[in-house]
Amino acid sequence: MVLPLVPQPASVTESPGVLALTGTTRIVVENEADAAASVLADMLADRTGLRPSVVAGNAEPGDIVVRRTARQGEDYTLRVGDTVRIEGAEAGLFYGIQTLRQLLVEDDGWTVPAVEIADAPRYSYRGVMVDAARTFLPVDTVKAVIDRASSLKFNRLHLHLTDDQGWRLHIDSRPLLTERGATTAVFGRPGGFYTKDDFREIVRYAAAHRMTVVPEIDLPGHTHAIGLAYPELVEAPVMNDGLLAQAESLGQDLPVAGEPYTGWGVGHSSVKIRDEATWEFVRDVLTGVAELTPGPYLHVGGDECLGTPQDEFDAFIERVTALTIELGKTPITWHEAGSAQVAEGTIGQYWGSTAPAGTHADEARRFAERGGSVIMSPSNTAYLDQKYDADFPLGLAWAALIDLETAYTWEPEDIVDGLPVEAIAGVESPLWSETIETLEDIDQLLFPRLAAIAEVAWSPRGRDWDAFRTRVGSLGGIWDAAGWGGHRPAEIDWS
Ligand code: TNX
Repeated sequence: MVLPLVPQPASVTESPGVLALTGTTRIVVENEADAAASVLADMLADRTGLRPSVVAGNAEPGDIVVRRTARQGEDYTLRVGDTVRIEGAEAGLFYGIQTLRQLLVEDDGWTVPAVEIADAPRYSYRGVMVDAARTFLPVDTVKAVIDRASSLKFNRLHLHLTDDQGWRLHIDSRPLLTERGATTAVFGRPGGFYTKDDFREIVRYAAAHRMTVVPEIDLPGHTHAIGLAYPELVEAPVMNDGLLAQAESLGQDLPVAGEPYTGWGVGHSSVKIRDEATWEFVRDVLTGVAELTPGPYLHVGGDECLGTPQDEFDAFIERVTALTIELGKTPITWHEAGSAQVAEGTIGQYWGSTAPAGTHADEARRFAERGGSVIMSPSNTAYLDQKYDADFPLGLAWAALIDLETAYTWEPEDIVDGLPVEAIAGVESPLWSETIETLEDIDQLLFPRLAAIAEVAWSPRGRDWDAFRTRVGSLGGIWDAAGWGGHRPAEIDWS
């Protein structure tokens, strides 16, 4: 039998036999693993309906033991013999529990196959991005994404909080941003924003699922919504030939200064880069976001400034990345910002193709040259907002049609020539929200591709598509039971 594990653990040794979980199964806590014990109890109740008691003391056959180890890290071991035994630091225990969830088999009662797993992630940065700007995503929807992503061992939640279509985070020192800049969304959908308490609640829920929130304030472009609140800080919408052609091909209205933008064109907006009032604003906003964010990262955008002169763009990037460091955070930018002298240690997020075009590879390498690293989000394999096939009702298709095999079959180290392996921080899958309105829509684009990306980010190099298609097929039942719908492409046997 192939164990239905995704992402595939680093080492799996199967033995004959199974362990039955019953009404008398207990959770035995060793060495202050109480937090993990309660995650485990909830997982078991949710998946099996069993409610084991949580006890300290000596384990007996049939028990599930969680033991916290002294060392830190995301690695764990899981042994199933006459007990189930999960060992790791807090993060490792969480991942061991996610693995156990996939091992549970319902067959008269619940059983777990005998196995020894020793597991650790390939990359320390394993991210999912959601775009709350184009379509506002309520807190509960964001939590639902956290449930799904953390079950596949993702550990970063990148929130795209601002864009031309709306500003989604309240900032005390700049209250008009959400008062005036959050009322609508793309295609005239309802607006919305996160209060500071909403944001704190997302951070708390994410942390409980071992995910670090990475807030993004997209600058200096993608800033039309700022102009609804503080018109003096933004340039008039840029309309060069390329942008006019874009608007025409999308069949959309042009952006108008001071009016909400409800199209999905990109690249026409910018803050006034040389104006000191802009820098007071940027400092206020980033200070506010940094104060709300316990995690080490602050994403400051830098993508698609299609009307901004290169020297101005570069000057902006140098200053904004330096400011982010001054505020105590590690800056992350989209890879275009690698044209500039980014501050030392800045992380670049590569969204070009797996075959880099133009200057993209140079820009990505710049982050490593400056002592930083790169997150791989190739748009033709890792973008969750692209269609599976031409007929798929949701999603865009500008980067590629991304079926499950395409989402799976790529190698982060083989994209940017000359980028040192140790400069690859990890992998992230962005979900832009132009075409999604509901959690059901999100699930359609996430499942099953999120499982493919999880494995790219977690499992050792040298993955095998045929083995993955068998394993992922047996997860459909778990997703269905959790109420996580999604797409079930016909090339997989969803047994
Ligand atoms: C490109 S890729 C974007 C987003 C859009 C997305 C739609 C990148 C850094 N920016 O602004 O939402 O395409 O697929």
